[in-house]
Amino acid sequence: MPTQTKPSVVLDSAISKELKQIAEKIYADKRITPEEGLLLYEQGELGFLGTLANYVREKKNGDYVYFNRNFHIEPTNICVFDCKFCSYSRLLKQKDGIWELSEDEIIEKVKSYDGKPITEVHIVGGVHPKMGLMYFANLIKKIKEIRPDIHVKAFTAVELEYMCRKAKVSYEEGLKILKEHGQDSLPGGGAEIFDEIVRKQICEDKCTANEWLEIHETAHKLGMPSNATILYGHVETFANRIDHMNRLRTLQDKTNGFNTFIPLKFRNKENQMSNIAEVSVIEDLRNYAISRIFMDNFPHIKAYWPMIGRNTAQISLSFGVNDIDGTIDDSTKIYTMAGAEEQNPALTTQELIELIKQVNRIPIERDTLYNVINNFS
Ligand code: V47
Ligand code: SF4
Repeated sequence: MPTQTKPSVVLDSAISKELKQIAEKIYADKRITPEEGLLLYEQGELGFLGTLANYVREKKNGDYVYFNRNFHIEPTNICVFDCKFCSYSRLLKQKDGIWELSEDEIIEKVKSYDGKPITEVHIVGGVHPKMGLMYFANLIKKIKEIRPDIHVKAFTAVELEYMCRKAKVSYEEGLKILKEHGQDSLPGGGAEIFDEIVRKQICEDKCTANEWLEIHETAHKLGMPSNATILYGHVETFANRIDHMNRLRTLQDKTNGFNTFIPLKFRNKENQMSNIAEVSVIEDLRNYAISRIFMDNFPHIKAYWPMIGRNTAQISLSFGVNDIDGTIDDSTKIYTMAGAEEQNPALTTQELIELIKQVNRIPIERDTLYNVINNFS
């Protein structure tokens, strides 16, 4: 781990007394309050935030930048819910642009990775009214029979809430069944913005903030780790972002079950919120930096490159980010359909390594739980 310097330029420059006090707190490795987080959003300029976030990142993760070898399975884009930002889902009654993979097609997809050193499969999709808890439990069992070595990260809290409700089981019972059939962890999707008023505006019919948090808390209790996301850059305020992160930070204090925090930028192509302009790259970087500073109990901050684009993902490594997800292998459509730069998201391992080395960091291939598989220094 490199020796840490506390850049005096941040403390000496012409910044407000309040910002200076926050910087001093961060350099003293103290937690900042939600009020201080809000001040960073309101007054912190990019260079200032980047310097502080870089300090926190380096302290937590040295020069390591993590990625993994994974692929996605999106079983269907049919969804019973109607999130206004979603470019991907279709209602059952719609005829155009729907897909619904059969179990055989999913199994074939898994088999196509035979002999390839993939360590994770990420399974998420629309909430299909006919694909229930036992369908997915048995599917995971079959996947594990073919690839016992693979980590199954599956189902957002939104999918899980619906599955458990339909199967008339508690979250604990539902998650236990999935775990027994081979599910290892939960991805971070479905969190969006926890604030109840914003949630009503952008995704009023799916699981509530409290249900999302309860499902993750239950998973952690059962020994299933998870990730957390925030969907930012639409109608929410800075205060809503801080409130969202604060609810996650509080739960993490209790369970320590989250691995990674993933800020997801709202993309505005072909959805019901297309009238809202996307935020700038500067705002993306400020948001990564404040996330890194505020989420002091989250070990990792991820820039999901298929959504943000490989160039911004690379720059984000100087603004608190230490993880850039995986090789993906062109196996997700969620962001392509929402207007992301990456139209066929796939990077070879070598390309990911180069991307990280170009900014003088050490590429580390990890498994889902951040165990080191290969050090490419
Ligand atoms: O919850 C949907 C987001 C999420 C749009 O845990 C959009 O490792 C931007 O959570 N613009 C699902 N975002 C994806 C997800 C995820 C992705 C990568 C890794 C992990 C992980 C989790 O996608 C949804 C929603 O927040 N989303 N539409 C859009 N137009
Ligand atoms: Fe359905 Fe997920 Fe899209 Fe919402 S974001 S409409 S839950 S697929």
